[in-house]
Amino acid sequence: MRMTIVLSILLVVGAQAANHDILVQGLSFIPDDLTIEMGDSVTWTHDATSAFHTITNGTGTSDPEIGTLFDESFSGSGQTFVHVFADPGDVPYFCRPHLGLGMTGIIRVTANVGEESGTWSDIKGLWR
Ligand SMILES: [Cu+2]
Repeated sequence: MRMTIVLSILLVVGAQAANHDILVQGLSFIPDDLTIEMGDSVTWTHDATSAFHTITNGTGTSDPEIGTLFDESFSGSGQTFVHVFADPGDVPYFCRPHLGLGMTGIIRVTANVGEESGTWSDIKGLWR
């Protein structure tokens, strides 16, 4: 019985943070519109055939928020960049050299507070 409870807790906690993959290919982020949960991470992977890119948060070079969360440069194939999204909200991003060519994306981070408190009540309920 105790083993079952411990396993359940591990499964619940393990399910809370997920990673999502985005491929940087040509002049595109694939997918370019991604919805994730708060606490999740995103891994961008540079395709072997694409040119020099950046992954820069903001809507463009006139955005005062530019680069405040991340501003990563890619120079070689297969390179990866990981960012954990700790706060809810929309996070637009773009590639500095290819912004004019429409190389943009957005990460929509949803709050998972309700789900989390439900989860913790479930866990506490197991020990009553
Ligand atoms: Cu680019």
